[in-house]
Amino acid sequence: MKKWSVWLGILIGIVFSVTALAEPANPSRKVTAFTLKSDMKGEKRLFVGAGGKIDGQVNPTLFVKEWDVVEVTLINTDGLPHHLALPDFFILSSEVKEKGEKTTITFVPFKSGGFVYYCDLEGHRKLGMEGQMVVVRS
Ligand SMILES: [Cu+2]
Repeated sequence: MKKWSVWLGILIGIVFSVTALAEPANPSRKVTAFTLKSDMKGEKRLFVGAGGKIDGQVNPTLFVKEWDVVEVTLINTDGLPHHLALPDFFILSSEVKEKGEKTTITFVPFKSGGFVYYCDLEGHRKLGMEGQMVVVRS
């Protein structure tokens, strides 16, 4: 075996063990999931909660815990293009352009407080398509 391949093997070993240490098992971490549907009312553009406690709520406030895994699914139900932006956590979903299209964002809220989520396409935010995510300290 050549010398460089031994060193490469050692390097790979170090990288693997460091990665393993950096990710401690955390069985208590929960996944909090929400579903939002896009909707409109006259000129208004809205998110409407689907399922769970937010069912039927317009631009529902999404309560989550700091460091839990958060999943938000956006379903297009009006045929207009939408996405989901949550800039405080550097999140921008892919666009859902047609009826029935879905997109899901998954992230870990790393700070507590109240943060805005919205759709920034075609002026939808100004037309009412925004809500709050409240991250509660765990
Ligand atoms: Cu939109």
